[in-house]
Amino acid sequence: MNALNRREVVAALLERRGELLVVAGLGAPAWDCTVAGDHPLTFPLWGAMGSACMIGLGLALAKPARRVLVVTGDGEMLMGLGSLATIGAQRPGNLAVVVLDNERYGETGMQKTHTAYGTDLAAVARACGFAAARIIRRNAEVSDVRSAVYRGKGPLFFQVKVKADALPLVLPPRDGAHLKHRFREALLGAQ
Ligand SMILES: Cc1ncc(C[n+]2csc(CCOP(=O)(O)OP(=O)(O)O)c2C)c(N)n1
Repeated sequence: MNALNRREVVAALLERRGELLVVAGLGAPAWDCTVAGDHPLTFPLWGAMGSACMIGLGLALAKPARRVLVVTGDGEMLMGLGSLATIGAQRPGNLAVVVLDNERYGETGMQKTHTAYGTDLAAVARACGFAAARIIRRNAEVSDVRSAVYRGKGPLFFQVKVKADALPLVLPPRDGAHLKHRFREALLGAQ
């Protein structure tokens, strides 16, 4: 399989991130975002599998002047597939979803997900009404993804084919209440 290095992709997307709001799906996508730099405007999930896109949608609708990026895994995305239809119905222009598709449930032992058997998540997103949705297989395309995340008219969806490597765990803070308060304060100020 022609596939990218997930940590390089995430680092390229989060470098000089400015005011970007980031929701990271549980497991490896959250570790990838942490490697790129733990940040108060990143909300890494420790559970809630299938919910990353819906949290991103809520943020995008609540804060239309901000850009919102959801970084998640193919397993997490498959569990919350209906959320693509809800995003397609709402069409937030400021939301981008990047699925790091290793075709595996990495955290639980690298079992194959449906994308290993051909499920085309980008086609699902397109059918749900996303403004643009594509599969990314080449490093040269990552700069297009970055431009779209920061400036493109959403909702946008990128299914990035990544290698199924088991990489070192780099964990964000573990306390969910702390993560929520930290994110909220960074976004809204002390209340
Ligand atoms: C409802 C629910 N089912 C199962 C799990 C166990 N679980 C945690 S992470 C994970 C796999 C995530 O796979 P994916 O989103 O593809 O990310 P990857 O680590 O492969 O990049 C699973 C099955 C869970 N946390 N919650």
